[in-house]
Amino acid sequence: MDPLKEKFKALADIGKEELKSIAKTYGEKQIDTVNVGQVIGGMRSIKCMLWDTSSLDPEEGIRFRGYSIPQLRELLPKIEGGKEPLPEGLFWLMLVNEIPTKEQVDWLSAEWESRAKIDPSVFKTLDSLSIDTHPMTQFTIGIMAMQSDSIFAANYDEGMNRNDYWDAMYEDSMNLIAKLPHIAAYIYRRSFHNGVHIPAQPGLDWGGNFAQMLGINQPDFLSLMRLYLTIHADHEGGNASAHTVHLVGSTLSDAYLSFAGGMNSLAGPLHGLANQEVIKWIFNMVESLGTTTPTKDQLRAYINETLESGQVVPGYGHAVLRQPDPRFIAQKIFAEQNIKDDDIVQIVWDLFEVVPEVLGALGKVKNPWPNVDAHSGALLVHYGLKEYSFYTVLFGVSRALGVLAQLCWDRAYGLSLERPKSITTEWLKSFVNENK
Ligand code: CMX
Repeated sequence: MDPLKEKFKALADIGKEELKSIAKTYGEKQIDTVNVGQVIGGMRSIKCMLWDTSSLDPEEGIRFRGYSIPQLRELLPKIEGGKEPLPEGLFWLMLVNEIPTKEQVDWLSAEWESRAKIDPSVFKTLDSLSIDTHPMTQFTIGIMAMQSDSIFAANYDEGMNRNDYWDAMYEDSMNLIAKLPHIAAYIYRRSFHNGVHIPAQPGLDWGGNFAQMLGINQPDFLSLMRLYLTIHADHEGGNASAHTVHLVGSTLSDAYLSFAGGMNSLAGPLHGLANQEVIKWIFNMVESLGTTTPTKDQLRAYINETLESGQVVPGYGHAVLRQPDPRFIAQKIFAEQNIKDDDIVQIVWDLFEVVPEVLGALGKVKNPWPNVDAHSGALLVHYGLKEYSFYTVLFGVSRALGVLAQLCWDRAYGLSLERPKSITTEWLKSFVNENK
């Protein structure tokens, strides 16, 4: 058994017993109530799912197994002389609740490298798609094309014991994470670089290799990619992509099916696709104003135009957060340290000053502050990754780390099939009539 799996197994055995005992003793104890507004309003904030890999505080933002982003930037292992954490370290932390050593992270980089071989039929499937198929659609299809490799599905077919689900899920998750940057880079190069592909560089870390397979081999871009893949990895379980992975997985669908489901959720403009929408919106603004250095008054007018045309300001607002997103701040710090004279970056910073004031004045937006998607595009454009329809794929590669680590826990805990209760509008109308 590999060292990470061994640690996971030891923790999972304890965790499963603890959870069983909690369910037995406190199964009837009430945690939360649900009101009519929450039923109509997208189930906001109902505490009804387990998620261990990270938790989200409205004021403070994300913590991964208790660690904030600034702490992770300091504590997670880096490449020799590097400034940004290796995402491998975050996966280790999320899976087994400990900050790994550099040796452990090096082991994981090598392990993922050894698991990254992809059957040629997967690339053939991708090549059969029209070249203008959205990269997120290609990504989901690529993941689905690899599903025939699922160890979980094959073992289930042969009558796997339920006590072994965690093991097969671990194997699938490790294999899928290993392969994702290769699939993603393949999609990028086929869509935007005439199908001229760049092979993996043996011995390079997971994030660094992804960057160089995209074709941008500058040390600062590799560094950005490591940071990017770390900060997008998880955002507790209630967000649409994480929840979808968890929901699909609860039917005992394997990691490929579950993760592909989550990626279809991430591809929506109110969620992960907002990262492409932000830069598209900024590019349109620059074009319509005829300048890359707009004044704050020009920005204000453009924001109002967007709102008046019935659209949201992309990259702003959040269902949980009530402060600027620490993932936005982490990217801002990276930009301040590396590319502070970039015009598009300056627009992002000026928007940070102007948008909250405009959204706040509407009186209905609960969080007028920027989220993770408000900054990422400006950084990517600076290093030459301008094809913004690809951005959500980058988000997806990172999101795999959190949702698949949690999926291993879901199967180790033996969590049940998800099955909330729906009500009809007729039921709701009689309920409110009776409770007037
Ligand atoms: N621009 C304009 N209006 C906004 C807004 C924004 N950025 N954010 C919220 N609002 C509006 C909502 O549309 C809603 O209006 P109605 O009552 O007229 O329908 C009102 O303000 C209240 O919404 P809320 O409770 O503050 O926010 P929600 O929890 O409903 O929605 C979110 C959260 C993210 C979907 C929303 O803020 C939004 O649409 N933001 C822009 C898209 C975006 O950046 N998404 C990425 C989120 C991060 C991620 O998942 O990657």
